[in-house]
Amino acid sequence: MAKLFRTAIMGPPGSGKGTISKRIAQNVGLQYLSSGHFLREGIAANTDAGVLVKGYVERSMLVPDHLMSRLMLPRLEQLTGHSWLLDGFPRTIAQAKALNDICQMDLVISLNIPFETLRERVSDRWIHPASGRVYNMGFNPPQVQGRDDVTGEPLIQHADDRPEALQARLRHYKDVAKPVMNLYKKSVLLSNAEAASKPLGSLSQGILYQFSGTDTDRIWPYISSLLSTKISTQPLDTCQPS
Ligand code: G5P
Repeated sequence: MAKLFRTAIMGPPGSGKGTISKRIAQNVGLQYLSSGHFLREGIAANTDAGVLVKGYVERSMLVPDHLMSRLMLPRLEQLTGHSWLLDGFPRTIAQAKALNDICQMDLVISLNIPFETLRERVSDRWIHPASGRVYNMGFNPPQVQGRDDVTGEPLIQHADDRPEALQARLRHYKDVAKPVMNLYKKSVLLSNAEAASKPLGSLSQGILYQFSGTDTDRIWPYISSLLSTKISTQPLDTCQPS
C-alpha cells in the first residue's frame, strides 16, 4: 500500500506560501489545497459560505474558526487515501486542533521572512481578482503590464497591502501563529537527519521546520531537499493538483 503524506505550509502574508506550494505541488504531485483560494472561490460564486466570509477576506481579517473548519475539513475527509499539502490552514490553534482530530500531520513548513522583504513584496503585488492569480512586478511580472496572463483582464492591488495595514496584519499573524507552531514543534525540534530516520507517522509532534530568508528561490532548494528526505522511497498515493 502506498504511503500517505500530509503537510502544511504556514507563514505571514506575502511570505511565499502560495509560490512555494505551487512548486511543491508540481514537483511532488501532492494534492494542493489553499484556504485563501477556497474562500475567494466561494466569494466569487456568491455561495452561502462566500457571503459569510466576504467581509473578513476583503479586510484581510481572519475568518472565524468554525467557518474555516466547515470549509476545509470536509474537503480533507473526501481525500482519505490521498497525500496533500495545505496552504494557509491551520492558522489558529483552534483550527490546528480541529485538524488533529481528523488526521495526523507528517510535516509542517513555516516561512520566516523579514518584515522589510514582506513590505517590498506586498507593495509590488498585483492580483487578478477573479482567479486569485498573483503577480509581482519584479519576481514574476505579467506578460503584459497590468493584465492577467490568462484572461487579459486588469490586475488590481489590495488596499490592505499598504505598509501600516501590513504591519498590523503581521503582528496579528505572530500572535495567532505562535501557539500553532508550539503545538507542532512541541519538545525538541529534531534535525532533518534525525527526523528522516524515523518512520513517517510516528512523530505526532516535532514536525515543524522553519525556513528563513529573503528569496524564495534560495529557500526552495532546502524545502525540496527536506521533502525528498521525508517522503519515503515508496511511491506516494497522490492525485494531481486541480
Ligand atoms: P491567503 O490567500 O492565505 P495570505 O495573506 O496569508 O493569503 P498571501 O498574501 O497570499 O498570504 P503568500 O501566499 O504567503 O501571501 O505569498 P505569495 O502570494 O506566494 O507571495 C507574495 C508575493 O511575493 C507575490 O507577488 C509573489 O510573486 C512574490 N514573491 C514570492 N517570492 C518572492 C521572492 O523571492 N522575491 C520577490 N521579489 N517576490 C516574491 O488568505 C487570504 C485571506 O483569507 C482569509 C484571511 O482573511 C486572509 O487574509 N484566510 C483565513 N482566515 C482564517 N483562517 C484561515 N485558515 C484562513 N485562510 C485564509
